[in-house]
Amino acid sequence: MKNLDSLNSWHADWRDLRVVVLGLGVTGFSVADTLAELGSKVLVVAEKADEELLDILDVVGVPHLTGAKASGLPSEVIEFAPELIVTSPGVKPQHEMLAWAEANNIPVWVDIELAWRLRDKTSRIADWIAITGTNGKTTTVQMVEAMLVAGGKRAASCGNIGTPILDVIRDPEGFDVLVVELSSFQLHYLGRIEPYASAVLNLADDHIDWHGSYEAYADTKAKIYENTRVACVYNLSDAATEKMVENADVIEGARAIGFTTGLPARSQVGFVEDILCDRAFLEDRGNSALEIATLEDLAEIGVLTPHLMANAAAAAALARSYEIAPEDIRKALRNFRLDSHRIQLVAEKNGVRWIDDSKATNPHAAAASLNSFENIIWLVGGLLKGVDISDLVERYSSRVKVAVVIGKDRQPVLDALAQNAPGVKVIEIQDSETVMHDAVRAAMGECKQGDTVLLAPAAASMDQFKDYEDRGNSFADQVRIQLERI
Ligand code: UMA
Repeated sequence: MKNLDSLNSWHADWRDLRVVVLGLGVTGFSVADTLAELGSKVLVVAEKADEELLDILDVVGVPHLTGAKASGLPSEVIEFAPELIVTSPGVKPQHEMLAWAEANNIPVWVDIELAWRLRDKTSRIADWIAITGTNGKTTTVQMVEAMLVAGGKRAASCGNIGTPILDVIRDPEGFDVLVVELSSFQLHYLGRIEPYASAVLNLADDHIDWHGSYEAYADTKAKIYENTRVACVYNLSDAATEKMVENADVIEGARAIGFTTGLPARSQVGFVEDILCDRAFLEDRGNSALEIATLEDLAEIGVLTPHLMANAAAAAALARSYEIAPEDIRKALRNFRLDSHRIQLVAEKNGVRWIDDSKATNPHAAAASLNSFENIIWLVGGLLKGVDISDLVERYSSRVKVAVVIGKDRQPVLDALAQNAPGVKVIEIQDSETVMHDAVRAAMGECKQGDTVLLAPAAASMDQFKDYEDRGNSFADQVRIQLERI
């Protein structure tokens, strides 16, 4: 039996450690591959798995259980007697194998914790900047990465953004900084890490079904601030994030830094009229401010929404905590481009704008785009993940002319509209292969000059599409095809 406390380095003796890797998506594969390289004895257990990944595991010599044989607690796992389980983040805590692990004192890690222990593979040991929040994570992570790179650092983004952190840890050259996007799932399973800086961008209902309650979800997000060394960045317009910083056990000397779309006070980053300013990382922060960028610079990025301003302020605060010069931050912002499906203008014809915000997979994200437009024909609905959208519907009903409801289970959305937005015309799109074609056709029948057709579903996509990208691409394709006909 190994003492896991001693396994704190890439160069420690990981040989023959018996590890069950639960799940074989991108995370599970990177974990199995890394541990196999370190000489551990790995057993992969995944209900669903890509044939291609299984083939590679066969080549590397890692045994695996898949399909029905992998469900619940397989007898092979008990016989294997794991000393450690590394789970994929998407696996729910109630999973039978995880409950068994808890009852038998078998530690359960997520890849982030393994990566923290293995971060000394090269002599260039990266600092970590960790970012979470309900919305805007990916944009902010990418902005911070761009700012660090503009400042001459070797930086990489990883984690929930799509690149498993262990892929980055194994880079032969190493990095100065890793900008790590952490989901609430990853944070749930996370043990101790010591980020250089950390941020919770905002907090709103999401993934309640996974975490069990809003409180549990919030407590999980708060873990990101623990043991932060230099700066805990929080959102001044979201009191929950400030409270998390106050309650966090940080490393002596770490500062709380607020970001805002309004006027910044001392130890904050925000906007003085149309200038993004730092009043946190300069000597005379009591009396002066450092100018970072203008709203004109930010408008280069795309539709200038409050949400974008907040992300830029948060990213600037994190980059400034790493001593990146204001002019490098400005350069990075001017050259920054948003990913697809985030409030993306896909077409404009006859005075009607067609906007793809398929990335709005929860009400909070949808609020950011509903707040940015008027006279909206709103494409809404999908997989609600246990979240109630009544408040959202009520708050923005005056901006919405017509709601086009998609999704397999449309009833909660239809009910929310009937109860909270009786003045809004509702068109229900039946579930079928042609759902997006039908939705776009319905929207086209309703829109007039000055309107915005907005795909901001406030729900996940997997009930009718492969993922949010597939949903957004289907929307853009249908808009283009159908606009050509008029
Ligand atoms: N599996 C089981 N049993 C289960 C659940 C899953 O066996 O009960 C298996 C599946 O059969 C499959 C594997 O687990 O083999 C999938 O694992 P996963 O769902 O954890 O997904 P990964 O491919 O490892 O990707 C994960 C993140 N996905 C989730 O957390 C759902 C990716 O975030 C992340 O980019 C990647 O790790 C690298 O860190 C995606 C995401 O949707 C983008 N995140 C959610 C979000 O942003 O809202 C949290």
